[in-house]
Amino acid sequence: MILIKLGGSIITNKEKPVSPRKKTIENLSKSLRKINEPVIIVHGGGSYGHYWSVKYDMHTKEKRYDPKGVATVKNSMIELNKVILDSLLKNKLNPYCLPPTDFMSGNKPITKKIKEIAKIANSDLIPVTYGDALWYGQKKTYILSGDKIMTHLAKILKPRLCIFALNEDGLYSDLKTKKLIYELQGERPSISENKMDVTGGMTRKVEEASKIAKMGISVFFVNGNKPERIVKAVKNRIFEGTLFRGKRIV
Ligand code: IP8
Repeated sequence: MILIKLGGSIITNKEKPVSPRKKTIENLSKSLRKINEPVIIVHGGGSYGHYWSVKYDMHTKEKRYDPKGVATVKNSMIELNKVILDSLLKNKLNPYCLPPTDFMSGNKPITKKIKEIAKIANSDLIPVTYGDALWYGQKKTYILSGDKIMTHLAKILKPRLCIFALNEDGLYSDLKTKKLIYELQGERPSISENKMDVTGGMTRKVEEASKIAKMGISVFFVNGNKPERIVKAVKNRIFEGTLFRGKRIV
């Protein structure tokens, strides 16, 4: 099984509020069609969820946020999710939409529900979930990042590989020269960016990727504008991007 996170910066135009990158999404769908293995997709918020989270000052911390903000963020994520689902369906993949409320209770994943996601993925359906605003309890809510969802799913489902599709070639050791880090084996890279978003941008991704690699599962950061690189990684184990090598064989 393969887990794929489609980052918000790849599926939306981050410079323009509420705008999907339809052509890129379409190209990603076309490439995913070439993978003959169970796949689970998680997507981020980009200029949908993040745009509204900023507007309503909502973050990953559990707090009593403006209910209108909560409703607006959730609504916008449904809208973006629909664009992804439509593209997958059009390309003869069979998306099975799973809002994170299906398998999260507060900030805890529901193991039984997550195991069910594996069964869905093994039935010619592609479970699709996404980062969202979630109920925590006592009138509090929080923003759950799709990156965190990747860690929750990886821990329980132990996929062969986790892929993060980014709007960059991978992780750079030097942002100015864009020198790519090809492979990491347990070490935690120091990164100098950051175009921060409400869930922590690249810093959050590296944090979650390191956690997953520690579980023994390899994580691959790849440029989502070059979706053939995703196919090559899955089919031929050729990694044109940054590989966080886990102990288990990819
Ligand atoms: O883009 C956050 O998901 P992420 C989604 O994966 C929202 O961090 C609602 C901002």
